Amino acid sequence: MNTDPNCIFCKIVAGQIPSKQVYADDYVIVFEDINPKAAVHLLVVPREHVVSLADLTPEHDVLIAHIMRLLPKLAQEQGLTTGFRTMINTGKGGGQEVFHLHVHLLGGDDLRGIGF
Ligand code: IU
Repeated sequence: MNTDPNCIFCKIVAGQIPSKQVYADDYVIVFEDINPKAAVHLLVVPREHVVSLADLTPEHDVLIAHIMRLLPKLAQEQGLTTGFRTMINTGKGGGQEVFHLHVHLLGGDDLRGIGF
């Protein structure tokens, strides 16, 4: 599995940097964003170092399907009964700050009309 020793999310995955982890399995870890934009703000982070959405290959198809199916389960576990928002920033121009693929899961507030 590809990892990058200089990547902060790889360090979090490896347990070298602490995080408020809420879920983990063979594919991903999920932890609370350190700068939450909503009452619930989780990051779903693949264990493998993939730089961004633009770097996915067919080898990642199982991982991506796994993440998509996991997101509504996490939302349910977090009590986000009225809905939730998922977000992937890709590249500098897309607002990506950490160059290790991650999906934001946000909710717990009424996000209608709120842009991030
Ligand atoms: P972005 O999609 O790359 O812009 O999002 C990066 C997010 O990672 C951002 O919301 C940060 O608050 C969050 N984060 C974090 O939770 N823990 C960290 O150690 C770092 C960033 I660095």
